[in-house]
Amino acid sequence: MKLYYSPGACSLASHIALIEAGADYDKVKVDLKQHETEAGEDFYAINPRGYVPAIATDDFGLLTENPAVLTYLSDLNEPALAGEQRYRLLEWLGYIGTEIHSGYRPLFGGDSDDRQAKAKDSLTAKYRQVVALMDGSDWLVGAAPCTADNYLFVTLLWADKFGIDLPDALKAYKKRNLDRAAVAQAMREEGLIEDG
Ligand SMILES: N[C@@H](CCC(=O)N[C@@H](CS)C(=O)NCC(=O)O)C(=O)O
Repeated sequence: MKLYYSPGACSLASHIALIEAGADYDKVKVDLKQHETEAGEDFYAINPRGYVPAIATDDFGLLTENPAVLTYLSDLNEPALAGEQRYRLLEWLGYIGTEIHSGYRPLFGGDSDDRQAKAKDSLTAKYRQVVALMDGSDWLVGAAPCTADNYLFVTLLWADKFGIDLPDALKAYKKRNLDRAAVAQAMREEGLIEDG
């Protein structure tokens, strides 16, 4: 399998999932401004959508879109989430993608100060809602981290970058994620933290 990624982008969630599932994978860094891989290939020729994550699966070629990619990667686990838990995973992936990830667009896009301030307030409200929905659990689904946790965690790294006010429960959740071996390995491999 091959992961197309950009350091610290949402593709970090897939990178963590690949490590945690013990998958055999190669990774290809993509320059998202130039839309070019590190080997100089036109990324649009590989993924016409032009964004990460994208994985080249061994079964059926390229797969894109966080909800699909993170469900595919979740299914690599033994045992994979099933029954209600699989639907809860999809529920969270939908929420994180449409309500949280999309909420960062004005910030990544460098919108006006006013729009950025509104986006930050709205994200703080969404994060409070996440805490309420988690209802004291350590992880989003069941008793162990799943690929939706990877995705939420990555957005919390962005929250730091943009100075978004996080509830204490999510600060503790972020620390729990940073303590995961797969998270540390993926962040090291992407050059986000130092070796050692
Ligand atoms: N709808 C896509 C959005 C993915 C996305 O926004 N990726 C960002 C990185 S976090 C990206 O590659 N942006 C560069 C671009 O859109 O050209 C998904 O859910 O996978």
